[in-house]
Amino acid sequence: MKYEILDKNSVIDYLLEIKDVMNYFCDKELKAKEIGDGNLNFVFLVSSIKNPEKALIVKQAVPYLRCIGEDFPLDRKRMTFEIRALIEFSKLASSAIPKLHHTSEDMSVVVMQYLGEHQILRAGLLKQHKYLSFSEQISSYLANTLFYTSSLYLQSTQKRELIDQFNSNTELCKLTEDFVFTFAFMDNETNDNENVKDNKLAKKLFDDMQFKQRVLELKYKFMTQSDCLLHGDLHTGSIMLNDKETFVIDPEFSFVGPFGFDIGALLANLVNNYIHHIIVTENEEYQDWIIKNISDILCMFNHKFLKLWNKDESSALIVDGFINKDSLMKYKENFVKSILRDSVGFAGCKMARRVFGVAGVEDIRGIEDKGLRQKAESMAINIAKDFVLKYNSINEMEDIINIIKDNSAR
Ligand code: ADP
Ligand code: SR1
Ligand code: MG
Repeated sequence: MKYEILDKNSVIDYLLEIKDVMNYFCDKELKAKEIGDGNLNFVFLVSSIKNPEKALIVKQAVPYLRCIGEDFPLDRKRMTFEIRALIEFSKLASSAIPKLHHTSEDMSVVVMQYLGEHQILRAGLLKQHKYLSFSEQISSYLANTLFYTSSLYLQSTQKRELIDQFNSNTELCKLTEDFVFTFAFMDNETNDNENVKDNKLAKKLFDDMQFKQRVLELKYKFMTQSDCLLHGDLHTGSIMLNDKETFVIDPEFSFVGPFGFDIGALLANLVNNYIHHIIVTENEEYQDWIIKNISDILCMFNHKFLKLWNKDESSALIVDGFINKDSLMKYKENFVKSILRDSVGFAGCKMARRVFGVAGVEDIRGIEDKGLRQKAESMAINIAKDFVLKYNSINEMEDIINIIKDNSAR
């Protein structure tokens, strides 16, 4: 089918022609509304008029960047990578991926399960909801998707085929290179320039050459290290959950990149939310809950990743008879520690980019009181800088928690 941009009327005509979707609805009377609140795409909620609990999500990529507008062209092919990643991740972490009802690379469309009983994690955290299964479920998602798509599990040819499938997601990788690792740390027209102007914190950040050297180190890892298939944009707006289930949505930035990048994105966004609760709600019990979740997620990830590796040792990397047991165990422990270190470095970049760069997050940029917002920004930059400057010497979970706590005493 020839590509056309859907609206709330034409999306229904489009669905009426898709057998699998109509089998789901069992009815031709449908209504649709656009509910997208993301930065890039359009998302329609389509439901049966007679039976409104029958509902699906239709997400379409348009050939521009939604949050900037039609003047910022962006290839809609990003949806091809989202579709491929959803399919790949469904095989590895099925309970964490919405059920797919239809996909079309030609129309840049995915039709998927409507997560009507789930909330966007960022929104839930802002409302101080304590999700009971989150750390357990997201650590399993991370361990499974990262391990099973890496050369620690795949054979050489399979890994290179995986790279072939994803590494032409060039435009979105470039967006990350620009907006996560570069523009937010220098004068640039895309920044939140009303805030940057005459701002001492911004000037200090933009002039900090030690920080920038380390950012370049991390950007280089992002650009060159092909460890495993990543979600590529795993912030708290890409997770929908309730107390029982955790879903990961929106993997259009997926590519084969460094192990620590998705974990770092999640860490950054949880710390930004922690800062929000220090500055705005002052709810200490909730702050402790977030810290505990950060620590649980990282510890459980380490444990689960090593467990998968111990179960399936032979791969492109390790050939039977090559190394003795004790040395292999030491190698694996160091390996996982270096994933943790890189996660902290990437988290630092990801936190700092949300302060002055395009696409701020509600946790920080959404703070209405200017004085409080500035306090939150300063806290975020201080933690982010320490993450970036010290990531390579992190040894224990405590080192990460100490950086957060040392920089967030009011
Ligand atoms: P973008 O690519 O523009 O960031 P997202 O995939 O993040 O788009 O989706 C934007 C919003 O649409 C989400 O924040 C969420 O509110 C809603 N949404 C997306 N997928 C679903 C889903 N499967 N079920 C319910 N709501 C969804
Ligand atoms: C213009 S950059 C938009 C941002 O939104 C996405 O969610 C990614 O985080 C990207 O960096
Ligand atoms: Mg999104």
